[in-house]
This record gives sequence, structure tokens and C-alpha cells, in this order.
Amino acid sequence: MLYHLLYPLGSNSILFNVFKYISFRAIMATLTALMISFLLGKPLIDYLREFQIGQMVRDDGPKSHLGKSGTPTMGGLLILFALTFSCLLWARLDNIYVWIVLGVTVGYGAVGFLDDYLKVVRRNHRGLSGKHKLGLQLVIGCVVGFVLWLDPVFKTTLAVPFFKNITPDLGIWYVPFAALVIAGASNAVNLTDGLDGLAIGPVMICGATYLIFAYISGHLKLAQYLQVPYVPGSGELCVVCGAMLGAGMGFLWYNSYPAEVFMGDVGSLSLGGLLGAVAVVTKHEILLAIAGGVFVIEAMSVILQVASFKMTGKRIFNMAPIHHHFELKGWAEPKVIVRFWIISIFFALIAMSTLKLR
Ligand code: 57M
Repeated sequence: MLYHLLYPLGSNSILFNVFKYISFRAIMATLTALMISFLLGKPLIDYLREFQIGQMVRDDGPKSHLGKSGTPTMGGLLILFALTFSCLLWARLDNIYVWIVLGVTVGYGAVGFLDDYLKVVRRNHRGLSGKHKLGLQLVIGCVVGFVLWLDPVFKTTLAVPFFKNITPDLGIWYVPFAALVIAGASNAVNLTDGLDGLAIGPVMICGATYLIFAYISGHLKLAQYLQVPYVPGSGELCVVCGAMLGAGMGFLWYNSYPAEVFMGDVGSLSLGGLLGAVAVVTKHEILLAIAGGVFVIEAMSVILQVASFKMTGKRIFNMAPIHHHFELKGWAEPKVIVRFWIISIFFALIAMSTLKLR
């Protein structure tokens, strides 16, 4: 909004010209969201405690988690508010991609909120059924895919990492493909959110990676030089990624071990949806499987564990998702968390290296 209010004043005073620059607005969006989530974190936690909106911890998990029972959850509301407010303040509101990514983030956040509300407030431990949750996610994802398919500027070709000359055009099939990327990312982040700070760390690392990808995709000369798809206007997603980074850092201040608050499905589903939507708009969809490698490993550990148990009655891991496997091996929770952050940075660097290795 500030861009529309202040940049036109640039003709009177050169000072306001700075609002033209995506880099300036991305940094300011990060700082704004960080301040909001940091300052509102404590009051929100006090509110959640007062109204006993606390996590019910299942007794079939690691015994070390039983002490976490009652920890305030739905802290994702803090992330969503800080992120959305900061975006509306610093992003260009005439950019369709900003609204697409914000729409997915808030839409997936609403699905997660409903699940949390049923579980925590209505004490219905099943919450929203997996079928309904996934159904709503796929509907939102298909709407995004359809809007992009209709967009004359947006190409439905796929960029394949390492192979610049392989660009299959999915045509109308891009609609379900986009939905699967967004819903898949959302559910993978949701599964990962099982230790203090374990999800928000890699989400921010992935978000920083896609801030760079968005800047390149929206910059004609850089996109041509690096031979990646040029998506005019996608550079504005740097502001959205910046806002997410700021909101995530403020949340991590309270979610770091030992956590004073959990993000809840309202946070994990929305942040995963945001990453998926940014990956789709910037046309680095497949690269998300590399940049978000930790989320892929977590989700694959569950798929393999369930498949193995169903087929052979035996487990591959002590417990899935894989972060519990290491907990049961005796790794302290902070050690699991920081080591997963390090692996996440490794995957982000590999993903960025593909920009040159093509
Ligand atoms: C999302 N939710 C955490 C918190 C967070 C199919 C199966 C793999 C599903 C999976 C599952 O239930 N996933 C749901 C993971 C939960 O965290 C809450 O959920 C929100 C995220 N959606 O924000 O509100 C617990 O995670 C811990 N936690 C922290 N710190 C945090 O910052 O310590 C979360 C955030 C919290 C807290 O204890 O209660 C979760 O783990 O449920 N199921 C599982 O992950 C279970 N695995 C399992 O059943 N494995 C089986 C089969 C099915 C693969 C096996 O290995 O044989 C594990 N989770 C639980 N108990 N709770 C193990 C059993």
C-alpha cells in the first residue's frame, strides 16, 4: 500500500523513489513482520494460556513429548497476521501474484485453523478429517492453477533442474499439477512440525531461497542470463517471502526449544502452502523438492514406514516421521532440530547451485 501512496511523491522529493525498489520493500517487509510477531508473541501466548488453547499430546509418541501437553498452540495465527499485515503494507497491491500467494496462505491457514479449532477448542481429537483437509487444499490449489492457466503471461511449461532444454508444456494439466505441488508442500511441512522449531527453521531457509528465485524470475536480464523462465511481476514475491521470513523469525523467538508455543495446523498448512504457491508462480516447482529436501525426507519416511508396516508388519524407522526416529535413538531434541536445519541449508545451497549447473 505504501508503494501506491508514496512512490508517486517521488517527483517532488527523490526520497520517495526508494519505494520503487523491490529490495527496499522486501527488507522493510521483513523488519515489519519481525517486529509485529516479536512484540505480539508474548501477549498471544498469554491469551492462549488464559483460554487454555493448549496442545493435547498423544500418548503413543515419544515419552519426552508428554511434558509438552498444554503448550499453547495455534501460534500460526501470529505468523499469519504479521505476514499478511506486512505484505499489505509493503507489497504492490496491483500485482496478481501477491494476491495468489496471499490467497493460498490465508486459505490454507483457514483449513488449518478449522482443524486446530476442532481438536483443541472442541476437544475433538480427530479434528478435520484427512479427506476433508486434503480436499479443501486441492480445491484451493486447482483455483490457483486455473487462474495461472488463464494468465496470458504465465507459461504452463515445466523447468527441469539441471536440464535447461527440457521444458514440457503441461497445458491444462498444469492445473492439477500446481494443486499437487501446493498441497504436497503444505502437508509435508505439517508432518515436519513435530519438534520445537523443526518446521519454521527449514521453512525460513526455503523461503529465503525462493526470495532469491523470485527476484531472478522477475528480472528479465537475470532470467535470460541464467536461462530460467522469466515471469514478469513475480519479483514482487520477494516482499511476500521477506514478510514470511520476518514473521517466522519472530515466531521462532518463542517456538525455539523449549517451545512456549506451537504453530498449529493454522501455521504449518499455511506456510507450506505459501512455499508451494511461490514455487509455482516463480516456475521453480520441481526445485522445491530439492530446496525443501527436509520436508521431502520427512514425508517419505512416513510413506515408507506405513507401506512397510502394511506389507511386512515391520517398521523401517523406530517411529515416523524421521525426527522421532532420531529422538528414539537417543538424540536430544535440540540436536535433532539443529542438525535438520543444517541439512535444510545444504539442500537450499544445492537448489541454488542448479541456477548455474544447467
Ligand atoms: C502433524 N503434529 C505433531 C502442533 C504443531 C500418518 C502420521 C504420520 C500422521 C502424523 C501426525 O499426526 N502428524 C500431524 C504433526 C504435533 O504437533 C502439533 O501439530 C501441529 C503441526 N501440524 O504445530 O500443534 C506434536 O508435535 C510436537 N511438537 C513439538 N514442538 C513443536 O514446535 O514438540 C510440535 C511442534 C505436538 C508436540 O508433541 O503434540 C505430531 O507429532 O502429532 N503422526 C505422527 O507424526 C505420529 N507418528 C506415527 O504415528 N507414526 C507411525 C505411523 C503412522 C507412521 C509409526 O511410526 O509407526 C507421531 N506423532 C505423535 N504421536 N503425536 C508419533 C506418535
